Amino acid sequence: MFDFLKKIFKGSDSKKTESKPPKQSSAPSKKSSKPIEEVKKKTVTKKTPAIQKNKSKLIPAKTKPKLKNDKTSVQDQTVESTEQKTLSFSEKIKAGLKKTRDAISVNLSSLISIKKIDQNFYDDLEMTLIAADVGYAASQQIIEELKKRVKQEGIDDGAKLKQLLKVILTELLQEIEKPLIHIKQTPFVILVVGVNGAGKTTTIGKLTKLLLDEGKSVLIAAGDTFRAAAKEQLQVWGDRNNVTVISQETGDPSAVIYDSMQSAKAKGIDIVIADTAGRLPTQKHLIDELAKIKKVIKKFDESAPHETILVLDANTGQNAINQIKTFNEAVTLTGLIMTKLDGTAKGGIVAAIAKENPIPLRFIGVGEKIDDLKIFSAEDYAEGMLE
Ligand SMILES: Nc1nc2c(ncn2[C@@H]2O[C@H](COP(=O)(O)OP(=O)(O)OP(=O)(O)O)[C@@H](O)[C@H]2O)c(=O)[nH]1
Ligand SMILES: [Mg+2]
Repeated sequence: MFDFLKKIFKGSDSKKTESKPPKQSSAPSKKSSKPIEEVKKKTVTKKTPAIQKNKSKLIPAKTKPKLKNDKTSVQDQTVESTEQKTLSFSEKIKAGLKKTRDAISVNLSSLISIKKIDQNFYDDLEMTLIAADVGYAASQQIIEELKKRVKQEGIDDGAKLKQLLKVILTELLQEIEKPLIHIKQTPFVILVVGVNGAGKTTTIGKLTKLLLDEGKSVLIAAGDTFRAAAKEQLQVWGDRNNVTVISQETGDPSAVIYDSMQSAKAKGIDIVIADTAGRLPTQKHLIDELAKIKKVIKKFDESAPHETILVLDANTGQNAINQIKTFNEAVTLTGLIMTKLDGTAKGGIVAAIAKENPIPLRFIGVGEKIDDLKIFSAEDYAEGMLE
């Protein structure tokens, strides 16, 4: 019935302004010398949640029951106070994915309730996934795996099949579930790039809050020296978080970021987050400028930027894959942030990324408020998409 759709889818010296807040709102900078590594949540096992949570508030814990056949495991809950927090974390992600879930569930519920599990069922399910922007390749992989396991496990009812689908989706999403938990060097430099209006500046505001909550000290570099009022917008986020924003009246983004790194080093700040101007993948000269920014940063610290994050707007759907490709070629991305998931039914794009260009998805944006940035959790995401 959806055959036609299938076919389609196959296919510096300027004046420096330093806005200084009275103090960092969170913990002092020297606290930062924790061991640092990128931890794959998959490896966080069933018996360690309390330890993990004490180590880092950034790690989302789980309260949901373990999914049948879920290889990923669900962490036990031992600390009551964090249980409440955890619940709101998962609930928030679920709320953010409402539009995607609603779009999928309209078809999925009717499929599961009335159809028998045959080739037509799988064809319709595949199209439902593609319609939610899961993409052709990822949808095919999911369906093939589903078919195999339905057969192996002798599944013949819709509810069990849906659970299995959730497990398979979770497993796929785990490809990109690599939260940025600990910060090694100081200053640890996070360069934020992306197309115009993707949500870079807002995300920096939210990320700053998250890192402050984690006990880190943060300094923001206003590297968007192009758009009018860009630094004022960033300053608002700096004020909200009570952190320093370094900007210049005119000039070169590399110089602003370089200055910021110097200032952060002098003050013992843990993390520098650098904003940049929006640019389209088609604007080659602007994309190349990013490589230049990176080069200048390296003059200060060869290992910097330690994290280069592409911010993606979930509404762009499959175009996100092209954006990843172009920006990755120019600046070698180490992480992604998907924003505006609350406003789209295209949340399946995250599965397409996991299949086609698996760069770690560090965080997801589920709203415009300061607390609306969440660590990406494969299991929470799959639950949010399918319920
Ligand atoms: N609903 C929703 N809106 C968001 C989210 N993240 C950002 N926005 C909104 O998206 C719009 C653009 O955000 P900005 O942070 O200015 O985007 P930007 O990438 O910095 O834009 P340029 O600097 O112009 O390239 C703003 O209205 C934000 O409030 C999100 O997760 N959910
Ligand atoms: Mg901006």
